[in-house]
Amino acid sequence: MAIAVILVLLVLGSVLFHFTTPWYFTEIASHWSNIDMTINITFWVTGLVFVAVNLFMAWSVYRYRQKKGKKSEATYEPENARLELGLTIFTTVGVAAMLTPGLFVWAQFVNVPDEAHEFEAFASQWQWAFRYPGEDGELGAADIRHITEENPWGIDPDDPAGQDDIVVKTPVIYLPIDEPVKVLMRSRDVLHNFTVPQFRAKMDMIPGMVSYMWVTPTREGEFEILCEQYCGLGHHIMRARVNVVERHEFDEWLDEQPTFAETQSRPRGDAEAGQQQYAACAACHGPEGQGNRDMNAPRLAGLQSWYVERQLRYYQQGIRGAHEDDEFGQIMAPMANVVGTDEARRNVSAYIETLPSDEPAPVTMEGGNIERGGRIYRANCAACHANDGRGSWATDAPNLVGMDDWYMALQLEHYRNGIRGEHRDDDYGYQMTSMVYAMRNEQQVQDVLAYIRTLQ
Ligand code: HEC
Ligand code: HEC
Ligand SMILES: [Cu+2]
Repeated sequence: MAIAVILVLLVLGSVLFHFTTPWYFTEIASHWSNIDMTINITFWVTGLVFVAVNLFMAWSVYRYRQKKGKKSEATYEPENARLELGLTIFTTVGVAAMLTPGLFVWAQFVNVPDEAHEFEAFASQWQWAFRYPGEDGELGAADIRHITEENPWGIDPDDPAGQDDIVVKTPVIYLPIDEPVKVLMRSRDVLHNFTVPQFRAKMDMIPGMVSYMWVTPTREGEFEILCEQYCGLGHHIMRARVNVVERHEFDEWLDEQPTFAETQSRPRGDAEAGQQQYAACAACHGPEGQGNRDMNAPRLAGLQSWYVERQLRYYQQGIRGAHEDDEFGQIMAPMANVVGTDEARRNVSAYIETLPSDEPAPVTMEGGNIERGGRIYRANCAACHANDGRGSWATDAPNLVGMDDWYMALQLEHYRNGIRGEHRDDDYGYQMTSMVYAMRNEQQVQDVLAYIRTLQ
């Protein structure tokens, strides 16, 4: 009897949960309402069967329960052709009802309309990069063999069709509303996946091949691009954003993005010019970029130019150092105006990269279990900052070796407290706000820093 009641409650609870749950589809923003329909049909078919089977089971348990001194009325009946025929037809109709609409929707999914424009999404652990065709309306050839720090998309430098391609390295893109678009997908390393939940469509990205899907965005707004394929440690922080806007707004945005040729002909940072600008920085960071604890200014020698460049831009744009509790960031932020142009940032960063970095920063913190720190570091930090701690442009993670321990401790605390990395445009700092939890307490932070000291 109790089991019968539990079964009925289970059915009631499941049905109630399904209709009242707050965890349901997001409001759709594409033309793929057909995909919602197929999912809803599946819900109805499996839901009805679930309810029917469980209620029948509850009824059977109740109806044929054991009664004192009475033989059960249940009989064993293994062969019942009528029942079997009925069940077979019923199941066939149910399964067909579930699968047939999917076949039609799949046919739509793989048949891209001719008028669809294109863009490319390129995935790597754990970043996104994007590409739109330039004036020739055609994407140039690309291959991971061509990937370099200046060419993270791997566009073939010798293919004329690729020169005018419009390239996007930041994880933010735009799409025009109500126009079909074909998304071409490549992966640099492992299986990834391109998903915009509100678009309802997704597709895996496979190293060595170009996969695709298409979609017509139907609602203006900003939506998150997720990787829905478990692709390693940083899988959950592999995010980008897509803004669906009016055509003219899209065109304006696209106009502002550089072409591939432009990114390749950009002058390299001029360290000599940067040296003069650095005079303004030396007062706090020291003439050799060795840092100055009394000024709370960290060591800069040893940092990669791309990282320094980005930080200076973040400080200037209020993405870093603007939080009201970021005492030291607020000191640095106005200084970034001294090198307020792309060119000035490039030059001073190039100069900082040339500063001698053999001598590590002085050790100001004691203790820490090197062995435990090493374990945490290799399992959680090495994926981006590399085993040797030197970081990589490919993961956008800076060098940590030889840097100030007090400063790193402070930054980790800031990431943890939302003082750094929380700004919505801080696309790289955001990754650290989640990774910092790999160290569960102050002690483990000390352990990791102790280990990083041994990497020198
Ligand atoms: C008034 C003192 C002062 C001056 C001048 C100054 N800085 Fe800073 N800088 C700081 C402080 C303090 C921090 C630490 C900020 C924090 O904790 O977020 C910092 C942080 C930085 C960082 C971040 C380092 C990292 O590892 O993320 C960079 C890069 C930097 N400064 C570059 C420069 C450059 C380039 C100049 C010259 C144009 C300059 N600073 C001038 C005080 C200064
Ligand atoms: C998914 C990649 C990733 C992982 C894993 C990761 N980091 Fe980072 N880390 C970054 C990126 C990217 C930045 C630079 C953020 C920015 O540009 O603002 C960064 C910045 C930092 C900084 C600030 C450096 C500076 O000069 O200001 C510290 C310290 C740091 N990471 C330590 C760690 C430690 C310790 C771990 C392991 C517990 C770790 N990171 C794991 C990507 C990662
Ligand atoms: Cu991924």
